[in-house]
Amino acid sequence: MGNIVSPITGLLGIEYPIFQGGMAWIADGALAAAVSEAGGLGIISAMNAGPDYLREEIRKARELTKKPFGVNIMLMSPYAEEVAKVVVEEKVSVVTTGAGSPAKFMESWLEAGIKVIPVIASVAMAKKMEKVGAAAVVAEGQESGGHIGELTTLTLVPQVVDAVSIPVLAAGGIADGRGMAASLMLGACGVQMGTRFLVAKECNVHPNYKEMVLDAGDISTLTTGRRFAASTCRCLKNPFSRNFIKVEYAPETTVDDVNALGVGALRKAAVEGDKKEGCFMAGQIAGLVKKEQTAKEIIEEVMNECVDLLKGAPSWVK
Ligand code: TUI
Repeated sequence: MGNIVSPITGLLGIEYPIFQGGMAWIADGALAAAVSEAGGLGIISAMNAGPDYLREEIRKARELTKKPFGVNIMLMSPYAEEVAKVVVEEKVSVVTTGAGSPAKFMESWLEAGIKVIPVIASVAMAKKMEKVGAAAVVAEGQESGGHIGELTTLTLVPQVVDAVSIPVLAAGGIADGRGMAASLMLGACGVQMGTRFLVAKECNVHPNYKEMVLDAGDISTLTTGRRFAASTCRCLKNPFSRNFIKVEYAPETTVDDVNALGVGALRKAAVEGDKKEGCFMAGQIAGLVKKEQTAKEIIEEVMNECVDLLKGAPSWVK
């Protein structure tokens, strides 16, 4: 299989510059191990669970692979402090973070030799993360599923690449070799994919969630939470998300009402497969994701497509 030259592979001890997004309620030890075993960087989501859950998933992953994998810490989690300690105790080699600034944890993580790769959605945050010792950043555009920022991947990635000297990976709207090749042209040295790995055979999410993603088209997602700019979230259109929008924009609705609406809905989607009341977070590229494959098949297909495209580059210039 072809490969590309990237500073991130040597830095993390992985084969291919492809990360699997740390999807809350979805990315467990089994999925992370499968992606890492296939040569990418698998990532376990600490989500909003306590330290025992994370410790167990790390140990499960270690039984399945000897290769490096990461843990994603969602900074809005009520257990962020506790899981921040678990990654040190368990000697996890890579930590990615989302939905906030990990600055207060950096000292202890760096001291433990952890490579910290924050997921960011703005140039300002990328610069701040470089300053506090991040090994790289994932620049995530608003095409992504879940909690998102303002900018698109096409606009965010090159601006972040110009603003920092550490490696930048692109995320948001990438699900095949074309997206990966385009990301490299923007200056990224690798990619993170969530939605494509959500339908991996090794992903334990409820089958209804996979079905929703596989059936999605180009305009199947919407964003909630924009009215109060509290927490914008991209998810698939269904009765839950359509009702969310209706309630969100009702004149009498407050920010607290909006925050209460989403509680437990991702769990309902990922664990129960509740197509009506679940919140099915997914990226805008869901329409391109049409088959369930193993993590190895996904990585091989994306890498081969990407390398073939890049090899064809001379035919584009006169
Ligand atoms: O974190 C994500 N995506 C997520 S987290 C998540 S769990 C969740 N569930 C319900 C409601 C909210 C979240 C589902 N999807 N992506 C990485 C990401 N980070 N996107 C945007 C950001 C971000 C936003 C603000 C990073 C930093 C930031 O900084 C704000 C600050 O502290 O200045």
